[in-house]
Amino acid sequence: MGSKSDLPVMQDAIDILVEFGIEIEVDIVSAHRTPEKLFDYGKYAHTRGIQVIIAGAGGAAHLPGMVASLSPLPIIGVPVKSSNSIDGWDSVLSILQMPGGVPVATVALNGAKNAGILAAQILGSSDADILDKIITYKAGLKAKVIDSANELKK
Ligand code: RP5
Repeated sequence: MGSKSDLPVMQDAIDILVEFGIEIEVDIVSAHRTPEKLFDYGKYAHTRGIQVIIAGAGGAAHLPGMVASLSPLPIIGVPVKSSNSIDGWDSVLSILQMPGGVPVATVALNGAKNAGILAAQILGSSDADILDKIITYKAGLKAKVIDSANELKK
């Protein structure tokens, strides 16, 4: 994430990945305040065994796009609605509108939970244990909806 102030939002991604039992690394890398760290992170993450990067930032949110420009890994972008944001549109548009050839899979504003789930799904496409956990998770979602519908009928 771009700042410690993003943590309350990004915690949702951490929590769901921990729930899935996926090993994670959490770090603060600012595109504007620590550009050298950003370069090293993006350039070398794949050489350290990292397989997917979730990058969350707010405002002029250049972190996800710049990491995508440096890394061969799949990058998931989380637009964070920071305190000085223009209703979050600044974050959304700066992460969403990437040029051809440099994709960032952008989730909803503050959508860190979905970023975590998507990261797990990417890993699950080549890991049967993770895939099983996703299948179980989705079955849980379905059961909750069915239970709520049944509750209404009582
Ligand atoms: C971005 O600026 C960060 O990702 C954060 O969302 C926003 C504000 O950062 P702070 O001023 O709170 O550190 O780079």
